[in-house]
Amino acid sequence: MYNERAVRRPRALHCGVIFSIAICQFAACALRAQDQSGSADHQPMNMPAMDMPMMNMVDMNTASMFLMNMSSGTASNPAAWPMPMIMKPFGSWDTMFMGQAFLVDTQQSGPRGGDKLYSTNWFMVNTEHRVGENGAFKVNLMLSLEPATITNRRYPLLFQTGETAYGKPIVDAQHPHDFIMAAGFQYALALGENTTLELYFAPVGDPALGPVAYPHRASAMELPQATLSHHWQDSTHISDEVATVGIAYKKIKWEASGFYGAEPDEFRWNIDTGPMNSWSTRLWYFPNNNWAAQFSVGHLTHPEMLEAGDQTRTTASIEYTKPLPGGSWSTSLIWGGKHNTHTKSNTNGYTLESVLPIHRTNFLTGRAELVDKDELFAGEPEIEDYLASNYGSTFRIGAYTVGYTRDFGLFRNVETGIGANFTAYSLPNAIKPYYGQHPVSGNVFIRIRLRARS
Ligand SMILES: [Cu+2]
Repeated sequence: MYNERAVRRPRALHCGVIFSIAICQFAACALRAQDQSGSADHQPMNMPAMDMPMMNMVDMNTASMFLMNMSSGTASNPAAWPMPMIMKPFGSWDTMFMGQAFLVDTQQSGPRGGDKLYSTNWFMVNTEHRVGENGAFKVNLMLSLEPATITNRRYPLLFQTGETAYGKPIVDAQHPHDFIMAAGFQYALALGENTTLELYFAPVGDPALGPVAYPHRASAMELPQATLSHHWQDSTHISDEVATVGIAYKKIKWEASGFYGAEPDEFRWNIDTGPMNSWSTRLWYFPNNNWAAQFSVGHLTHPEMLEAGDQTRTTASIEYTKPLPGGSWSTSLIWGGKHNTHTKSNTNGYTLESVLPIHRTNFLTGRAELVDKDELFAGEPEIEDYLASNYGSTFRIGAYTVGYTRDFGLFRNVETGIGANFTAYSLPNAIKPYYGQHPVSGNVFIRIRLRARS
């Protein structure tokens, strides 16, 4: 019942990878050309908290700054994070380009491990304009070429679950992101010195649920692979028909969203649509520029195509960023809980991850996760039934990753790095016959990222 046309095109991967590298290169070159054409009439702004290339911005007010600090939807990394971007004014619009791409070779051990060459990537354009004295308006577009650069609708990721490929649940693999990861509009209005109103509408976007999703999270910048807790913590970052209203007062921000609760289907090139049948609410606390903490709850109406029931998702997270020469030391601690209204089951995912820059060109990174997996045998009813009647249906998996990236200053506005990471797992004895005693996985990758050179 599914579309087989896009299947098994060996060239698609190479073309996609080259295309994504080309896009980043092209954007950087175009911007550099503009840089050199000079734009001396732009006034520098006084924005102490953010270490960003501010000199190129046109006409910003408090509301503009408020919008600019958001990474995905209305979610923010700590304000002190020097968000990698290239900033250019186009007329009276301040425009930001962000993007990164990984070319990854994965090798995994054990009977269920896989090997693959693929690319994870995204590219984002935000353009902002002030509206009157105290308001600002932003248009956001984010694209990913993963539907082409991840062939066969998945890449190997041991113990990963969530979404579908060829009509079956994806197990031990991660789905690609949609081509249109986000397309939305934001408006912010400073109501007073300490109070800002935010409105967000996105046919495709990120509702107020969870921390900043891993592809955009400061602490996850040197890890190409998804978190195993993605579908417990931040998988709603690509949702449809999203509307959010929020109010920020001093160090606190409260938000509420309505959205279509179904996960993206496996056809990644199109835009999915559906009724606004789910809701979420999120409370942020920003003690200072180095910290961002959130607590959020959402009700998702029938999110999983092949599984009955609705979900209540609860998440809490703390992110810390300390700017250092050449980057920032960023760490996140995240919890996500999932309650299924049909099975009445409660499962949890915990993530601790960090990235530390050393002497500008070296990055040490790590991620530790504990997550309760209940879909590992979703496509194998005999094994699933056997395990369920002897051991239960939920298995707590531990995943422990260490990684390193070395940056090479090849291009002016593109950070180019080569890296590797290694993951070891802990798993219950009951499932060792299927995964092996000590499954491991490794990635070797090239990473490119847009960033204005400071
Ligand atoms: Cu995702």
